This record gives sequence, C-alpha cells and structure tokens, in this order.
Amino acid sequence: MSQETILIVDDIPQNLQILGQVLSQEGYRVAVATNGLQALDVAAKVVPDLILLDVMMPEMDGFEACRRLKKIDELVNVPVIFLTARNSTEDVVAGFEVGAVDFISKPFINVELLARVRTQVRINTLMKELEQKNKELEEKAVHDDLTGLFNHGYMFERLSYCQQLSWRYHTPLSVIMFDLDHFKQVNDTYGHQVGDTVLQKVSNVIKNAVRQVDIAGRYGGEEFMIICPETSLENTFMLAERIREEIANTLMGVEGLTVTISGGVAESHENEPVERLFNRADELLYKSKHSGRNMISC
Ligand code: GH3
Ligand code: MG
Ligand code: MG
Ligand code: MG
Repeated sequence: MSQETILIVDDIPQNLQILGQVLSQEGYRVAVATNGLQALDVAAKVVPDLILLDVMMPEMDGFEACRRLKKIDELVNVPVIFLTARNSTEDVVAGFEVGAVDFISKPFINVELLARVRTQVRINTLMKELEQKNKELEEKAVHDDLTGLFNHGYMFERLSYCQQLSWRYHTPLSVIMFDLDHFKQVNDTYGHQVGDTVLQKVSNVIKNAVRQVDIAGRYGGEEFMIICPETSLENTFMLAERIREEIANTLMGVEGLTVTISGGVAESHENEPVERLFNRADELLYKSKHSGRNMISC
C-alpha cells in the first residue's frame, strides 16, 4: 500500500511532535512546517495528501496560508483540515470559506482526529482516481482504438478550429485524404486480422511521418486524414508523397504482402465550409484511384 504524506503546520514544536507521533503510528509519512509561509514551501515540495493547519502562527496565519494554497494548481485539491484553539463559530466559518474540508478544535481527541484524517485521505484518493479515469476517458473519446490515431469526430472538430485560425491569421492550411488500395482483397486473401495489422502499420508510417503540429486521424475503415496547419499545398503534397512511398515500401508482416495507398490533397480557402474542403480532398483522392492508384493528386 502506498504511504500517504500528511503535512502538519504548527508554530509550537511540542504540538508538531505529539501530532507527528500520532500520525506516524498510524502509518502516515509526516512533513512539518512552523508557519504559513514555510507550509507553502514544504507543500510545494512534497505535495502532501492532507494538511493539518494551525491558525495562529507568526509570519503568516493558517487562513492566509490556506487561501494561497488554493491558488496553486498542484495544491488546489490537497485537503486542508484546520486544527486550532480558535474555535468560535466565526473561525470555523472562516476556515471553510478559505477552502478547508474540516475543522478540529484543540485540544483534540486522538481517535477522532485520526478518523477525520482517514476520511479525508480516503475521499482525496477517490477523487484522484476519478480524475485519472476521467483523463483516460477523455483520451479514449478522441482516439481510434485499433490504430491510436485520432477518430473521425475529433478530426472534424479540429479541422473547423484550424480553419478559424487559418482565416484569422491568414496562414495556409491543407488536408490530406488517404484510402488504401484494394484493401478488400487484403482481407479476402489474408483475413481480417492481417487486415487490422496492415491498418496499424500504415498508421505507424503516418504517425512517424507527420510533424508534431499535424493532426493525423482515421477517417473511417481504411481511410485516413491528415490536417496540416500552416502548410502550403505544395509542402503538403510532398508529405503525402513521402507517406505514399513509405507505405509502398513497408513490409506488412506477411510474406510477400505490401499495400499501396492513394491520396488527395487540398488547401483550405477562406470562408469555405469544412465539408467543401473535405469534399475537394476526397474528389482528388478518387481522381488518384481512377488514374491507377498508388498516387497523390492535388
Ligand atoms: P479501393 O482501392 O477502390 O479503395 O478498393 P478497396 O477494396 O480498398 O475499397 P472498398 O471500399 O471496397 O473496401 C474497403 C475494405 O476495407 C472493406 C472492409 O472490409 C475493409 N475494412 C474497413 N475497416 C476495416 C477494419 O477495421 N479492419 C479490417 N481488417 N478491414 C476493414
Ligand atoms: Mg499556533
Ligand atoms: Mg474506402
Ligand atoms: Mg480502399
């Protein structure tokens, strides 16, 4: 089990010692600070799982320290429990207002303090897991499972956005549409599993060929799309050619199997609807198909 770190902040060394002992015995790792300023410093370094914060301290009191902690991105979600001899209703309310999750009066009862700490650490752990899951889901929602490229929905979202930027800043924007040649035959001859592997290998060629700022996606079945911001038609054509050639020269993992790809490249026009730009690239792709495949048209 991972060991959680609790930061104890108190200006009286004896308090730190007693609290430190109580928490260590429960298996927590303990960090300490003796005033608000130092607390900010230590918190930034250790990023604790919880902070037990005194209110009355020299240099910077607990309320101000908490207010500042809540403005720091890495620390905003660290739960803060005030642990103080100040226990008027106003103090308690002020504590919650600056962002605390709980308020304990001194002198405290060990088992009660530990129960409150455990509860907040547990909630915090759940929150972190949820945040992580959320991130994973967000990633999954924009990617294609088989190839790891961006998916159809995301490509169109990004294309619209890139168009807005290109119109506003008068920078070029180009798109490539690709479609594998006679891919049905690959499936029919070698089976769908080999077909899937081909799609993955082709995707890897595309991923390795594009720049960091290019956006590569799987448009559908065996169709791919690349958005090239700030790239002229000529340069985008060269990229598409490079990818076409590379794919034609890539061994697809089965003896004797190579595949080719056809493509169409179009540059965005000002105020052109996204569908029209896409259709132009698609028409050029079909021109390549009709002209014999394994070629790029622009
Ligand atoms: P063309 O050169 O004219 O594009 O011929 P094609 O055979 O590639 O075109 P067609 O549209 O007739 O066939 C596309 C094939 O792509 C049919 C479909 O089974 C296959 N396909 C689409 N998605 C996948 C996939 O995820 N995995 C596999 N293995 N095959 C797929
Ligand atoms: Mg104090
Ligand atoms: Mg197709
Ligand atoms: Mg095809």
